[in-house]
Amino acid sequence: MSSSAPCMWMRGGTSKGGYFLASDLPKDQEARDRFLRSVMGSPDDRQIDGMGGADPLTSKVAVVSPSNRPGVDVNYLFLQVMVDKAVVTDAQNCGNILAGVGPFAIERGLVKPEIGETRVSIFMENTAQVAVSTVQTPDGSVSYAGDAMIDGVPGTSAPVAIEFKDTAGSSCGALLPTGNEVDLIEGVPVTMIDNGMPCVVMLASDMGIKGTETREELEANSALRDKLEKLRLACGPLMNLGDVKDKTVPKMTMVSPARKGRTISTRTFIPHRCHASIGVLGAVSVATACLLENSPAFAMADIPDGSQKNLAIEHPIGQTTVVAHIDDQGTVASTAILRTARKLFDGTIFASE
Ligand code: NQM
Repeated sequence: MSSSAPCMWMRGGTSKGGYFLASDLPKDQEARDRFLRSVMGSPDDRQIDGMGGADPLTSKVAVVSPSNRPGVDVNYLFLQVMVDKAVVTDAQNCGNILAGVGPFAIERGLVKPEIGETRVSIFMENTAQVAVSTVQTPDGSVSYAGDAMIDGVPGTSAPVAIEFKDTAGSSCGALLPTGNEVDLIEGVPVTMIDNGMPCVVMLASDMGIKGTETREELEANSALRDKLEKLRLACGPLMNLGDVKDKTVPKMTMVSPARKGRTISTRTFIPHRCHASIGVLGAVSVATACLLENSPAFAMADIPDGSQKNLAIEHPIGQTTVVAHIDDQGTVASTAILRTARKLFDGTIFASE
């Protein structure tokens, strides 16, 4: 096993993690996962012996390689290193860590920067889909400084705009894996949906909460957590995800009316910790559920008119706007989201053996 590797640590959106070139990691998957667990300090609640931040949102890895797919610049494999379990999983994608992939690919020389902006086309290996990221390269190198703000990150940074197409059924094979906009599971009406991230969407009131609680309050509610996990384990196989006991999908989103005049309010478990905000593709999937007339989300949502809809998804620390383009059939044809990213460290990272 290699005991060290070149690595860049980056904030991508509201997440943080290690960015590696695939060629710098062990080829053998078991050796790679052992290396990454050691780098993060998992399994350990505090990740004290590694770089992980003792939170699923800061225990993430991007593996990037040049792509030989037509029209695609790089491949991106997302790996979630579980904090408290010896598990590294590729069963989900991550749109926040994706925000750092374009800048990283340019920094590592995989993509030649333009003067001004550089578009990076990224094949997301976890879901076999393509995203296009626009990176600020004013003088032909990546600039992280700018005046874009995203809720959940203090200050401002250069914008990284990300466009998604054809994300429906990314992991479940269909936007609505059960074929229904609503199903009754464990007595709770839910929408099982996958527009880039498998999510189960339900009313906060059906789960016995108001939907305005903080992350800490929700994590302290063990009755809620038990109910959510029971529901999640029942939904997993129905969503074509198999047994999801050791998987980080589906995500569990409880919705209630928007409090700040936006589209809808959310609280999301990912799946065992409550998200500090909401994931990127999670937000895209929940925004899509808001447009389905039979979804519990539809009744709660305030939907703007027009074929381009700015759907502002409220979460515990602000909002995330999903720009959805609706086609003539009324389905979501493409989405876009604004993120930012920051290079934090570039060097050599060491595993413990
Ligand atoms: O949904 C957390 C995050 C994510 C995922 C999670 C994400 C997405 O905020 O695209 O970004 O849901 O585990 O980084």
